[in-house]
Amino acid sequence: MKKILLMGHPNVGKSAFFNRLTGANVIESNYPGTTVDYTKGYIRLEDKDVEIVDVPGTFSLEPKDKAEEVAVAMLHNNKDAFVICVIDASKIERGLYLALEIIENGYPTILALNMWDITEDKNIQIDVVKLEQILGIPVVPTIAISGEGIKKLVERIKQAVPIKVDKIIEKAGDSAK
Ligand SMILES: Nc1nc2c(ncn2[C@@H]2O[C@H](COP(=O)(O)OP(=O)(O)OP(=O)(O)O)[C@@H](O)[C@H]2O)c(=O)[nH]1
Ligand SMILES: [Mg+2]
Repeated sequence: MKKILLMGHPNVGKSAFFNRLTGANVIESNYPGTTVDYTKGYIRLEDKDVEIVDVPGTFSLEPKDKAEEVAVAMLHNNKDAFVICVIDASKIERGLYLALEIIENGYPTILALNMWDITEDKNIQIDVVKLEQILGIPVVPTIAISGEGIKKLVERIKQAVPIKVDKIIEKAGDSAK
């Protein structure tokens, strides 16, 4: 595994996630040619140190500002990266669009349904197993601030494989019948 990109909308808990995943060895950088800062570090996966990047928040892969441009550039410049797509599970529909865009671009992706505590407090029901079946990628509920679900997510990163979006649409159609 070459690199892991931690991606998602602004304010969904990416940095809280990143801090849970990495130790103290983090490097603050400035993306070349921009004023956009980002952080990278390493996580230990199967006895290897894998680089992980806390990518600036982006709403979609059609950038609307400098930070989003950097996020999209990071994705496109790392064709062999794995993506942890972090979404705010209490606003799941908004986040799924970005997740689908990333999947559609052929990146092995794992979906973190973060803010699971808020989702439960609001009594929002999400069928995680069904979502996982439809998307064909691992889906893990997480609470980045308490660390809940993070270990499970790390264990499942290697199950992320490239998926064809046609297949997702087919399966979503089947589930509606
Ligand atoms: N209740 C709850 N709060 C969370 C969770 N994860 C993160 N937060 C809080 O949500 C806020 C945003 O978290 P960040 O980690 O800064 O989010 P981010 O995605 O890095 O945000 P940007 O870097 O601005 O795009 C902070 O106040 C966190 O403490 C969670 O699972 N549950
Ligand atoms: Mg952040």
